[in-house]
Amino acid sequence: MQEYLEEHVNLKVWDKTVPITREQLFKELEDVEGFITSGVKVNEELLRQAPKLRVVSTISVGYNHFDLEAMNTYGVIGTHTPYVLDDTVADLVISLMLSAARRIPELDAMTKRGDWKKGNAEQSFGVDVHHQKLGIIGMGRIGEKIAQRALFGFDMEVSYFNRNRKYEVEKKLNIKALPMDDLLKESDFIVLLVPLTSETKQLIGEREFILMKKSAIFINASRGQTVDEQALINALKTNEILAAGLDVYEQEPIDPNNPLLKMENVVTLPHIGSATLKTRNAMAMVAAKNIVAALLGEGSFYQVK
Ligand code: 8YV
Repeated sequence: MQEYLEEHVNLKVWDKTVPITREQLFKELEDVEGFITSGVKVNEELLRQAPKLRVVSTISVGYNHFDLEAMNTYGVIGTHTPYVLDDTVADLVISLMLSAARRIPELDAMTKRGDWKKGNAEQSFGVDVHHQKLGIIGMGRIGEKIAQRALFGFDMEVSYFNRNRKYEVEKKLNIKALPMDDLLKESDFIVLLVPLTSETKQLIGEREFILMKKSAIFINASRGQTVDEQALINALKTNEILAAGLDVYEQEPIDPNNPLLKMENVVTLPHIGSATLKTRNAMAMVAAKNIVAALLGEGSFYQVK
């Protein structure tokens, strides 16, 4: 990525091990036309400090850290990295489903503690994934990859909810669209994969957890703010749902005192959906190509809308 960028633009890199402070960043942005990041909030405050800025390229598919209205006002283009991470994130979602259903982290810890005793096999029972009902909220590119794995790998029955019907995907995969409440009521596994927008903020809250089966397993691999986290904690505590698999949280990194970290029926990961070396390198390369194409006005790039 760095080599490619150096070939095409004058580059400066923050390569210190400590994260850059907002003040230091503003200073560095004073004279740049393009900026590559993976989570820095790009808002009015930042744009004011960067009079020459024309393009911000994020090394992520999600771009909820972009204030698009402000970027529009300042004439700054935003780009992101779709497609290259779809399979990797879908793999992780399936791992969360399996881990929560078969209690993999909990039982791994038990075995390593030396607590595997004869005669307590029933205490290690989990629930099946195969032949169960999967409901996917947000049928985008990654949702489709998850549906494929669930259908062809685990013989699951897959339904989805999406703001707009995806007729082609329905036909291709033989999956059905359901109204959100029906999906919540009927599914054994519920996977949330919507981008974070003002419409999807706290999309899943107390009411939605009550609609779910008591045996439901809830997976969030989108953004923490799409869920009312306190409602999720309550639903898990009061057995309103069986378990959860989480890659994202309201606050990241998660507060060490967050009750979710103490619950055995919750699998917690540190936002690693796309985190394989190959995929992260591919995302970085797409981000580099995006910024070069947008800055030089040559070739295509993935602009966010
Ligand atoms: C990012 C992600 O890599 O692409 C996204 O939207 O959530 C991850 O793949 C992560 O946000 C770190 O930038």
